[in-house]
Amino acid sequence: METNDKKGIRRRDVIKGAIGAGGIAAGLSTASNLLFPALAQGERLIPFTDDASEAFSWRPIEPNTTHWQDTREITSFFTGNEEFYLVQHYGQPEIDNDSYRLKVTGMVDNELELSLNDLQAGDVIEQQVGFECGGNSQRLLYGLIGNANWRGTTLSSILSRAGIKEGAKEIVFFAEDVSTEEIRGREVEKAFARSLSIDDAMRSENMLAFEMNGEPLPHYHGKPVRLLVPGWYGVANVKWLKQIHVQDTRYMGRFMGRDYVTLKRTNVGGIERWVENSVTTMNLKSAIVRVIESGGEYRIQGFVLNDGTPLESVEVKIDDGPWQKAQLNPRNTKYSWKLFQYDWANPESGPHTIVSRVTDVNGNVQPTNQQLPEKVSFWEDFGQFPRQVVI
Ligand SMILES: Nc1nc2c(c(=O)[nH]1)N[C@H]1C(S)=C(S)[C@@H](COP(=O)(O)O)O[C@H]1N2
Ligand SMILES: [Mo]
Repeated sequence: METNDKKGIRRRDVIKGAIGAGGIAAGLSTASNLLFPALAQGERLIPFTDDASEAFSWRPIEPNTTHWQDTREITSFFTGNEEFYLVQHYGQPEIDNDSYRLKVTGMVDNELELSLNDLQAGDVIEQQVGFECGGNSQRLLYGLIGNANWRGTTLSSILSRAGIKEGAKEIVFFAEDVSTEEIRGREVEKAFARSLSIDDAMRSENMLAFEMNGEPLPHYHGKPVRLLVPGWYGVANVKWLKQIHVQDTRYMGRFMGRDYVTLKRTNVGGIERWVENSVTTMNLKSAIVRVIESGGEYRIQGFVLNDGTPLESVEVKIDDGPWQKAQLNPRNTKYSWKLFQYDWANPESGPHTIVSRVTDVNGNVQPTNQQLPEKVSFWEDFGQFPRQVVI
């Protein structure tokens, strides 16, 4: 038996179960079927008739390109390594496993240089983590998304081994991929990098992942090692990780200070202001991804992503009807995506608008698009996503 602790972390000494379990095909009448199965015989995908679906296009997976999922086609709890969305701003560098060394530098008692073997011999955990790009959008049917089972060493164990010096404030994660950036007319070479405060970095769930769904990390997902910050938007999960640097000043690189920066109008202590924030923890979001029919029975399925706060409910609304509770998949864990479904009894034939919303135990409710703060940037698109279908 595999067991998860409260955080959904599976320790190495626990017997490993099968991962990436595919769906078990079963008819809609099987009430216990809470997985997202591949369509079983006789099941039919009801096409969405909204503009978003009509405008949607999917691109084949090609080297160095961004790739997203067709969320209507999600068929398993874990996303295959090939299907899992891809974003990289500076291409996909190849790193040789044998000569790979992760450097830990700066305000530490012991600077470290760790091989892949060193990392694999450390404090290893397995964890289910789903995430999305901070730039995910309804235009892509929220396809910049994925959920996987990751294996790696805890970041806190590496930082403890290095020993963080008094006065240190921030930890910068530099990657191998580099690009030239023009800043004020000057071309400079810069590596992809993100940073975390010491407190954020020391969370026990942060990991340096070297396996994804039971396979060595594929090169396009950051081989050999990437940072994973569960509950945060994808941009925090630095791929092709080369150096961890501890410093006493804030790191203001492109992906902290200029890109992945949300500019919104919000209330700051009673005063309306336009303010920027770096994209960090995932906002509470749900979305319907598909409607299926079998033998005249209809089922609505969707996903939730958030920062790991337990959920109170996911609800579905049909046309002007009341919000009705959806069922959450019992396989969901703290940082996985959370799949849900709603059995739609006796829908009337004709066009319908269907929408979902999620509420967490702290009382946060997923807003409508109209309730979202006014934004200039497109980052952090988490409003309710109404969909249209014709029954
Ligand atoms: N080294 C590096 N890491 C990176 C990026 C990058 O461009 N370079 N992109 C980030 C962004 S914006 C996202 S959304 C995630 C995507 O991870 P994935 O491609 O494995 O899904 O990687 C993050 N890590
Ligand atoms: Mo991203």
